[in-house]
Amino acid sequence: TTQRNIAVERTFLAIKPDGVQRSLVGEIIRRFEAKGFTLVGMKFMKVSRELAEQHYGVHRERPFFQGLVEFITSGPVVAMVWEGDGVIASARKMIGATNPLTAEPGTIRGDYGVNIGRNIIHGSDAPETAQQEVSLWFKEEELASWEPSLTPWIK
Ligand code: RTP
Ligand code: MG
Repeated sequence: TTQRNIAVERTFLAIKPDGVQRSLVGEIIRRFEAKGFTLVGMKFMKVSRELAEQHYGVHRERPFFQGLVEFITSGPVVAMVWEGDGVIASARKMIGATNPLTAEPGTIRGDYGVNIGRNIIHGSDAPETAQQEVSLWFKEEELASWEPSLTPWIK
């Protein structure tokens, strides 16, 4: 059998308000499922100003910070935790460069976006931020680790 559970990671992904408005929720979840990652937590929610400011706290001094917080709190998002070997870096690759105009075709931002301030999806950028963001957005009891069933119960 192939080796599993080697350095299994978790990352935090959020479909931003523009991704929801653009009806890309299903398409985005489809990509991560099809890739082989495992969904372990998900909620559809309006983001409070406090949560948005904490989440993007590293950008507090940047000129785009207020606009970024306004945008993230402007409508519902889909907050998710995904699990899998190497999921943090791989999800960033699947998401693409910050500016959708330079993001490669085949990435989510490259395929669906044109505006750096409306780039559809967030993904944690490193193991430390992934851990911080997962615990900022989710309680432990909201996460459900699971393994593929060995019994063919669907048939
Ligand atoms: P994210 O955190 O949302 O996943 O995006 P990212 O890592 O690719 O980019 P980051 O540098 O963390 O920036 C956070 C968000 O701020 C907006 N931004 N605007 N020059 C600008 O106007 C500018 N630079 C960044 C983007 O929406 C970016 O996703
Ligand atoms: Mg970032």
